[in-house]
Amino acid sequence: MNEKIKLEKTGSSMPSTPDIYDPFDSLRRKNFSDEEYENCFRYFDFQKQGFWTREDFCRFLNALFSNEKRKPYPILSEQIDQYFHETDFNQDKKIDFNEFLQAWKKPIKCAVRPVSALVIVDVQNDFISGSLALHSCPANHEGEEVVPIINQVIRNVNFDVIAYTYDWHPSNHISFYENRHLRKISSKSRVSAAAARVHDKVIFAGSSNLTDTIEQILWPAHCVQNTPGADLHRDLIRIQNAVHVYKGTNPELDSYSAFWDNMKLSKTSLDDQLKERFVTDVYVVGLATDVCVASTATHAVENNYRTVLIEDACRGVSEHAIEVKRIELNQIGCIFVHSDVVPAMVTGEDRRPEIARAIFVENLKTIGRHRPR
Ligand code: VGL
Ligand code: ZN
Repeated sequence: MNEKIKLEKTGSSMPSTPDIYDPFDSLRRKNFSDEEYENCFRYFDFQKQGFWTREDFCRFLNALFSNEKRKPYPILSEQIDQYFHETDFNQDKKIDFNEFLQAWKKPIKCAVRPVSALVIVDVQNDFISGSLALHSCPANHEGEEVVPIINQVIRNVNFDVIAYTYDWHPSNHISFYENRHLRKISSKSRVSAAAARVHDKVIFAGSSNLTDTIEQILWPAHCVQNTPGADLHRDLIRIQNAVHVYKGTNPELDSYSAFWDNMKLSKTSLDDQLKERFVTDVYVVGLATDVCVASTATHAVENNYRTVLIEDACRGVSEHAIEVKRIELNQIGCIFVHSDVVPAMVTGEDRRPEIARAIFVENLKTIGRHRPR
């Protein structure tokens, strides 16, 4: 993206200085020095009193959470009150520099200079043209359509890290409909192995010492390790030095998420590899929206990444389940966006309020300033 993008004057929310500039851009250029944080604090201290009023604080939030044209994103006034209350450690109804620095140093840095990873979930032949092709699932989505969109995102956006995930099952895997007779069904299961149909949920009696019972949706055998069905789609761009994550490798456990198996008994290497590379933001794309993509996004939020699902770069199993997952994910702070807006988000010019909240709270917890209401 062009760094010298022309900034439009915003309407009412900014002080009426002749030229609108992004106060956070200078912080970024000076590498987030404490001196630049001070300049930023002074910029919003409208009456030069050495502290911020609620009004000053409101201008700060509007400038921080704005798009590449510096148009503020709407924030509910209760949300502003809550942020003000949480930032005002000593409850004197003013925000001083120290309160600002402690509460906002990290969230500002993440918003203005995020370190972004693209996580490409399971863009494998079996979900596109093979045994679990999405076009034969209830939503009748065409999995192949994500390939050119993901390729365009890879070409247009300067991600710091790209990760490919693979559903990578042994042939005796618990999730395969064909294997339903290999394990004992629990008496709690509503469906017997004999009566079960593809996509039904059954409950297996815990076969090993792992768990008592295991809930499992039965899928047609798919993505068997080292078979053509488990290969990435042939047209998907392969990036060198990418991270590759294989999941669902334990025959007794399914793993929708690229971070954890479905029982949260074992982690993949994804979180460690992202943390090693200082990733703050995770963008998820791929197949299937309501299964592996949603599950990966949920765990990305749980692992404290600011998380974005690129909606047009995903296809799913069931329209209803996609809607349910959207609501659940929005509630925990993951947003759904179109791929068009991703370039400006990754440069830190388009800064969304929804994905910033969890990091702010997490920071308060680590500095011992979190007061649950
Ligand atoms: C998936 C069903 C079974 C997915 C994986 O990648 O979404 N769906 N295994
Ligand atoms: Zn699978």
